[in-house]
Amino acid sequence: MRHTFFCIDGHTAGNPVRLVSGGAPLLTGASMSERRQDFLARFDWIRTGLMFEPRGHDMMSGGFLYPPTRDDADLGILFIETSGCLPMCGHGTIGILTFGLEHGLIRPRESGRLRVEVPAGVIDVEYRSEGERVASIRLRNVPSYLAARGLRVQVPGFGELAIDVCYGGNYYAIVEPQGAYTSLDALGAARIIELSRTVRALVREQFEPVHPLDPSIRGVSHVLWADAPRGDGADGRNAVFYGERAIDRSPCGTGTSARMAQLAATGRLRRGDRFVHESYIGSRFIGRVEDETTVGPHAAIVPSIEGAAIATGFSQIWIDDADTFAHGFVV
Ligand code: PYC
Repeated sequence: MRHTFFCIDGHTAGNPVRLVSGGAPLLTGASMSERRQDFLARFDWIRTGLMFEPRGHDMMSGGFLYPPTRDDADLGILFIETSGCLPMCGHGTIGILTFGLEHGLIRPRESGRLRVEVPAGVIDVEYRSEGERVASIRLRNVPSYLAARGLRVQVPGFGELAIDVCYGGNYYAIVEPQGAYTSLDALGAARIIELSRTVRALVREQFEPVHPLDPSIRGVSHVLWADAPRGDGADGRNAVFYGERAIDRSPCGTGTSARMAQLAATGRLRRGDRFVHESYIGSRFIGRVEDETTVGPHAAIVPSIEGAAIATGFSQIWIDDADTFAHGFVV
């Protein structure tokens, strides 16, 4: 049997976004979080087939549009990526909404505004159009917080690192410059990937964060290496590692949210502050601390992220059951 998926491909700040506009499976569940569980249980082969080689690659990321499960939302998004089925994805949201609006797949109740249900919660979005194009998207992300401070890990061949774990829609192990880690450029991409796998495994041995309001969101999935900015007008730079060998080409929306939560929790950002974050390739998101709140017992912030995406083309992709690599592969 051949399964057909219609996709709009593009990128947000350099990182790929594949909006699967046709072929989404019917899911059960009373919320997008429950639908995510259903997708993982029954349809994860669609994710691996569309994200991994030979139809995707290490950085591939995307999602499906769904009707929302609640009356106060305009639509729902389910994210898929090489790293899994994320509770939230910032660059993915910017790309999916841009392509969906530009191609008439999303019809907002109020022009310039959307309320979007994602597995991690509900986010408010403002967008700016220029003619037929969506020029920028600003999303108010889910409440983000510092979950653990100063975990110490011994990285073989590198030395000790002190790591904070923060939530921004996914849980991040955040490494600030210290010890043998002087800068992103001194390490380089290949070494960052190699070290990130070890750091993530060591952090997972010590600590498993669980979201106080949704226990299905748990565990450190990403590693964010923080650095000083390279360009004028930015406040920070990062390399975000995900999956098994990806460095986010965008500044990473949930990573930027997690980083802002860390900076706020340690007195380095305040409500109303802007935080311009540069990616490994120099693209940018504008972050802002919109508000302060709590998540269970944790003090938290409500961050916003602003960025832009561009479509690069349509694709029609087949997953053929007769293909040895129907469900993708990882080398
Ligand atoms: O932008 O949130 C993000 C993201 C997560 C993984 C890759 N990008």
